[in-house]
Amino acid sequence: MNRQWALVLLMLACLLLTACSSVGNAPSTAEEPHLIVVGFSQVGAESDWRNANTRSMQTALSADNGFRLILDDAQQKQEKQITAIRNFINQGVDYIVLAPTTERGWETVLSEAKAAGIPVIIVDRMIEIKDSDLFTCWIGSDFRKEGAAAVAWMEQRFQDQPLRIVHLQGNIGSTAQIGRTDSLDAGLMAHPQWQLVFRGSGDFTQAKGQELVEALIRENTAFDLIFSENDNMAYGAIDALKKAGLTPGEDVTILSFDASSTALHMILDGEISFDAECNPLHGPRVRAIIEQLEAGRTPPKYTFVEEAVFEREGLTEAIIEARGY
Ligand code: GZL
Repeated sequence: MNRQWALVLLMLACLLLTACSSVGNAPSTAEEPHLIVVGFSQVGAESDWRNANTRSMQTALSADNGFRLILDDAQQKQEKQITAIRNFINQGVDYIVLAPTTERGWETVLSEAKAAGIPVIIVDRMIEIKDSDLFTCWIGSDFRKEGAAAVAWMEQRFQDQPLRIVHLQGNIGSTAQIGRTDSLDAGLMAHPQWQLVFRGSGDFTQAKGQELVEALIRENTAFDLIFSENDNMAYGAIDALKKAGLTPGEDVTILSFDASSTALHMILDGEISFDAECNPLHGPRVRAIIEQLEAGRTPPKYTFVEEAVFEREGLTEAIIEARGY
């Protein structure tokens, strides 16, 4: 009889130990919410536009909205973006968002993302690849349209009077640079009295924009208009003009892109004469795309965002305040 009782007691002890050990692993009553993990490869922090774009993504893809955002700043280097995407793949993120530095060189790493079954959303600039199945969708700006709006303003403002133009380009090979440059080239072809006296890349940065214009002033280059492919290079150009005792908006006409709040205030102050908006607020747009995909719906392959143009007439402090960046 004792052996039987001993066996019963042993079985009871085992059951008790098993029950105790499982208590520690019992799911917590407050389950951790499932977050959608998004790896975001960002160009860098080179401009007001870029910083507004990053803030927009961080605000939209927040934990409160059901996301965990992993942000990587590539410091404007494509090779750093490629490394970041490979890290996202290794981490098994749910989505990859890429704001590409340049248009070319993405096939290999996007093929790796596709092989891993991770959807890729391209924002802002475009990529040039043969197989468009390597990304799920793209959302950004029509840069040629922005450039054409700038050239139309020049035509309306200067008609056929001679014009000596300094052209500050963005990162060479970026869609923003390609589109804005192509539009200026079309304007130069159509207006023989417009003369390109300088063309060079300021990498979309204020420091480089200032450096280029300071060198032109040092070399006594004569020019009437600066066609700056973003606001931060325009800020640098304005600093260079002021250092040389020149008055931006009077001695030299400044035309720019992005329409960030600082630049729009410079329009109110008469320093910048025209600014074509390039809207950076892609966060809510990317969130909506991911939520569509999560719901099994198919977002459009390409989405161009609506953008405006700004000059002194009609611009108010209230309009600037309402724009959000
Ligand atoms: C445009 C974006 C450009 C901005 C610059 O969509 O790619 O890059 O015009 C930014 O300010 O650096």
